[in-house]
Amino acid sequence: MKYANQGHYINLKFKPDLAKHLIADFYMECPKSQVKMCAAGLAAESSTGTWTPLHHHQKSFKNLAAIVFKISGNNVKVAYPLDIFEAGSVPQFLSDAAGNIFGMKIVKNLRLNDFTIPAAYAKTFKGPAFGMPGVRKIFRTDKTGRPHTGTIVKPKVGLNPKQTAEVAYQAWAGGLDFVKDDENLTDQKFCRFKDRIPLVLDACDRAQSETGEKKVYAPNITGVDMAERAQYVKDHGGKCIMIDILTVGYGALQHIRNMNWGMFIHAHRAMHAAITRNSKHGISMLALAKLARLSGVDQLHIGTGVGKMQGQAQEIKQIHDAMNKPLHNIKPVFSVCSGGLHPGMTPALVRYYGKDIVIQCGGGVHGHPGGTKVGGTALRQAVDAVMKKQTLKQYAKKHIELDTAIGQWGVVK
Ligand code: CAP
Ligand code: MG
Repeated sequence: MKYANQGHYINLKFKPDLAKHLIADFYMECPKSQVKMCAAGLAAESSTGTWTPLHHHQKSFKNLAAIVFKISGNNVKVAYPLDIFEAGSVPQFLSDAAGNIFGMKIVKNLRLNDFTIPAAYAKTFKGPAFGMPGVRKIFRTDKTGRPHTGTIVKPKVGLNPKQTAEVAYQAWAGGLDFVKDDENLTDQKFCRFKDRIPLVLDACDRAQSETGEKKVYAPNITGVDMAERAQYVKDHGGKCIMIDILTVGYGALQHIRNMNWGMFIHAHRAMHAAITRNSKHGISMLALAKLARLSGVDQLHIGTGVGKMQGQAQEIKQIHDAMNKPLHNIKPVFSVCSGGLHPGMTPALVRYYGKDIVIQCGGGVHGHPGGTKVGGTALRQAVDAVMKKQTLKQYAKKHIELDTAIGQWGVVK
């Protein structure tokens, strides 16, 4: 099969204007003899082309063609004229630059690895309302710059609202900053959203006044009535909402962000690996994370490099950097490291990604032999040790909670 007007969609001498074109980097595998045709098909299918010539209105859409301007081995670079995109819409961007193309029969594998976005297009997105600096201000950690500590109430599902509030309280009382629902806890019959939220927010207030530290709860509003759930959290004094951004989709995420709730958004990435895990096909986590930043999440799970989930430290660092480096008008996102973590991993996480991270341990807090409160203390002590430039083993000599944690799980170098 040959895409019509191939020449419109490939020009290896073309020099894109970085102010006027979005540049996408693809990995593509196809029959060797058909690389140019497939690359042109990729640009055609994601812009103005189809499989057969059209005979109407040629002039009006000519300037909207995406153009392949570089092919190097399996790597293909495509420039998209900005007028092809709807302002501020991640769903439209994906339907365009990451839509039909993954199903093209002739292309064996295709992966959107990365993209760069001009200021004119970035400005059409809201980005995070708070961003990393805004979230630090809420927790009053902007001066110390220490990593934030958090937990996920465990077990993932099964506790009733009262039990959830009690476990959350213990974690905050132990010294943690942040407690969140798990990705698969929303509004099931054993733990109704409307019953859980007031109880956990009360526990949060109690821990806050007892410890004198700022504490935040992230209720998972993922579902089909997220605006109503966000309103409910707001009405009960919540400061944060959590969304499983990939299961609900970017349109739903942007809808909630654009309503300006005055609560920061914690983004869980459940299901991302169905899209990101194959290194030859799909969309990279880096690209998904950049879209989450444009959409306006304030905190995003980026992986750990040391925990239970797939993803090497080098790749996670690249995502972390993309969440923090200047991006036109868009604020930085607070990276969340989560998944199989325990206090003994804190020095390695800080060495890899620096201090602007949220260290979130579920099992690594609640599974502490002393229970949730002691587990929370151990994680906070691990952060204190790093801030005081002491090794965990040194610090643990005078901090029994940390000592027990590293006795249980060890220290990761
Ligand atoms: C972590 C977690 C998170 C994962 C998701 C879980 O619990 O609550 O959802 O971190 O992975 O359910 O596994 P544990 P990622 O601390 O007990 O492992 O952040 O990579 O998306
Ligand atoms: Mg989870």
